[in-house]
Amino acid sequence: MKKKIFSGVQPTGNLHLGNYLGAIRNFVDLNNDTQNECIFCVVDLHAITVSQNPKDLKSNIYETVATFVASGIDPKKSIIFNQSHVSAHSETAWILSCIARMGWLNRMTQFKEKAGKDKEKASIGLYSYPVLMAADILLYDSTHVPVGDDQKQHLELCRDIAQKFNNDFKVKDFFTIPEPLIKKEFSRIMSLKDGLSKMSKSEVSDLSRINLTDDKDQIINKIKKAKTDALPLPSTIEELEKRPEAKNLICIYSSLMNNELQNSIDEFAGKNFSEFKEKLSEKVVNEINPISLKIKDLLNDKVFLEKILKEGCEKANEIASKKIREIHKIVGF
Ligand code: AQP
Repeated sequence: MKKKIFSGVQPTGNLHLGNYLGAIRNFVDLNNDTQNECIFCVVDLHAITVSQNPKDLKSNIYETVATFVASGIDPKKSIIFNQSHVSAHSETAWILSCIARMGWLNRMTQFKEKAGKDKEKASIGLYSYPVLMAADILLYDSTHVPVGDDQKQHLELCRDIAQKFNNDFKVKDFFTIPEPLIKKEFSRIMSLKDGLSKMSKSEVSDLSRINLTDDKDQIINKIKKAKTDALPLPSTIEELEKRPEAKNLICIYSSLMNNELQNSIDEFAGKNFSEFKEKLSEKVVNEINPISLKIKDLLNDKVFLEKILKEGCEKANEIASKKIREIHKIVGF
């Protein structure tokens, strides 16, 4: 049976190496497997859960599509579309928000992190974000959802919502219960400035991340300035575990090399960071530079990007509108 793959990326600018290694690179592999039907969504409704400048949002939508294509997703093989253009997402999210329980949402750690200390001032959208994410996934009968490790909890909530809907309305198997596809290793890339914080688009310091639009010199400079410690590189995983910044850099290297962690540790055991960073820079530049150049090229061809979104929206709408009609019947509308 074909796997139905769904995943989304927020068009909030500064797409980075964490998004690439944790998610987008896996999208490319899944897209290349003919056994899969893939849908990749630019989740612009999610983006506005925190304030966005409308002009920037528009250009970030183009940039996200350009990044998908530049990374190797073929729009002929996969559906690429923007969420706001398929109205069934918002409608299903409302219906599912009447199924999801407050207690479930109260446990979501991403809301706590993003809302910070002053939760009263966070938008309701930021709080109910995982319900919209559940709608995105469930509308397409998705069987598998490739995401970074940070989205694991939201995926579990999506499964709970689907099960409760199926039980409440006695429609066994109506919503497919999706499986997360999270790489066992290297599924959470950390900030270059703090090995305990996730590499993130919204982090103020640009030096904390490698953007997928960074050029060669920027990449080399950021890796040179990445936080490390005073010791030579360790020889065991146990030692590495105690050194978050070193661990993050070695994990990035391993991920790019498609190497077991221990192999990378063996390669650099006892060496100093300058030698390691030189090798790491070379690998990051080799992987990211061609993507960055292609993104810039594609951004000069808005007509092509618009065409991808238009065709993707038509295909997505066809699937989603059928599912929402069935949801209406089940609910009793
Ligand atoms: N640091 C990361 N390591 C591995 N995977 C990551 N992802 C995000 N950060 C990392 C994965 O990338 C996909 C798209 O993420 P998103 O843009 O939809 O949302 P996010 O997780 O909120 O991304 P950011 O960069 O952290 O943005 P801000 O700063 O706006 O919160 C997802 O599959 C995610 O797991």
